[in-house]
Amino acid sequence: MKLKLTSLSLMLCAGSAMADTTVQMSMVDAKGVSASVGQVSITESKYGMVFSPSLKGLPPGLHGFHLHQNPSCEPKEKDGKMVPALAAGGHYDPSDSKRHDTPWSDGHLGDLPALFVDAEGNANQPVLAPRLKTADLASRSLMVHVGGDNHADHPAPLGGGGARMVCGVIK
Ligand SMILES: [Cu+2]
Ligand SMILES: [Zn+2]
Repeated sequence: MKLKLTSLSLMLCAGSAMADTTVQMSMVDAKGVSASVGQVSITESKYGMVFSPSLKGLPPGLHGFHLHQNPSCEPKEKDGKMVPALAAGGHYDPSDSKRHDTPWSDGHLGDLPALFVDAEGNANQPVLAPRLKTADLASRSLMVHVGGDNHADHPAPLGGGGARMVCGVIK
C-alpha cells in the first residue's frame, strides 16, 4: 500500500512537470527573426494539447497556425530568394500523410485550428489540437501565417495561409 501511494505521487509530479511549455513568438521576414509579439503557452488536457496565445501587434482576422517540423525560425533560400522562416520545414507530419487537413483528421499532425486576432491586433483565444501529445512538441516550431486556413490543399496548398509571419521555436 505504501509503495502504491509513492508511485502514484511520482506519476503526478512527472505529469505536472511536463504539462506546461511556453513558446516565445517573434515576427519573421526574409532577413530573419525580428520583434517579439508575445508567447503561446501549451498545456496538456485529456482531450489533447491546448495552445493559449498571448500575442499582440498582429493584423486582425484569422491566421493559419501550425506545428512545423524543425526547431528553427530562420529564413532559407528557395529559387534564388530568401523565404521567411523556411528553415522550420513543413507541417509536422510523422505519418507522412502529405496532406493538409483538419486538426481532427489523419492529415498532417501539425495542423492546428486557425488563430483569431481581434480588431486591436491581439490573439488570446485558445485552440485545441486533439491528436497531439506532449512528446510531439519538443524541437519543433510554431508558425502563424499571413493568411487564413481552409484546412485543405485546394484551392491553394497548405490551407492557403501563404507566407510565414510569426514563428517560435519549441525548446
Ligand atoms: Cu504553417
Ligand atoms: Zn498542414
